[in-house]
Amino acid sequence: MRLDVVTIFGEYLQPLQLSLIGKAQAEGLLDVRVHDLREHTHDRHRTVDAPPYGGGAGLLMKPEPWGEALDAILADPPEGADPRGPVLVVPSPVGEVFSQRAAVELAAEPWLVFACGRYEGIDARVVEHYGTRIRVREVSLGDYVLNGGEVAVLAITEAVARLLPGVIGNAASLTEESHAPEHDGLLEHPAYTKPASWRGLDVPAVLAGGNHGAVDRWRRDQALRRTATRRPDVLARLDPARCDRRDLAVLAELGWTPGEHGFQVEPAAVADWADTNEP
Ligand code: 6GU
Repeated sequence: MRLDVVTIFGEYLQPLQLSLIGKAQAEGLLDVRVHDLREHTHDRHRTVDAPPYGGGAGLLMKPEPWGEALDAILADPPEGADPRGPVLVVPSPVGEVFSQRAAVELAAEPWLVFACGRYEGIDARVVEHYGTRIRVREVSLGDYVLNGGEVAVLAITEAVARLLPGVIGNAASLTEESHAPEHDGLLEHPAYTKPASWRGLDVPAVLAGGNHGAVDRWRRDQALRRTATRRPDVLARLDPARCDRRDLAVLAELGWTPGEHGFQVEPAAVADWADTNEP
């Protein structure tokens, strides 16, 4: 997979040389190219920013350096590129919220281009223009504001690259984790290792009992409970058709009942969640 990243802070992408992503690059599974936006300016000050039309706080990124930088990247496709070109990923707090599903979709692409905005973002015509030429996705990490797209690129790249064949040694790890479709998108159950007792806390006996069916059932119960209490938004999307009678009993105890498309909860359980999650 080829990844092109355009930024004014190339040093920010240094962590991509480390750990599994660094190793994937060394092994040729991943080809990451970082480009300096300022190489596509033509004034003495290498200006990339300007104040917004209509007024307001802060500065925007001018469109011309972006046009030049992205055109140069598009003119140099990797072998095996999709005829539609790359997906242009634009990290932005106004984008779709990034998810495991989006990571899976992006991991199926041979070529991704990331445009890292700084300041108050990039002139809106850049996304508008490239949206007529290639596929563009504006992607947000969540409902908070970062100073620029670089940290988002690190997060998205890590989520995507670990899905590529050969990047993670034990492929089963990919299906036994939170948000995995194999576990209906539920949060993962708690996990324990040695010692069996630590600071007065014992590993749940069922996990050392050698009954694999009982272990699986306990883990499923825990995943359902955790998801219901921590992420009611995720639980609400759980498909009742994927639930057995024991699942339904566990959820009923927490106030959740199956509906037409997902699950519904007693208002009291939602109030509990809002108390602990809203400022
Ligand atoms: Cl992707 N970019 C910026 N600047 N802020 C964000 C974000 C992205 N996701 C959440 N906040």
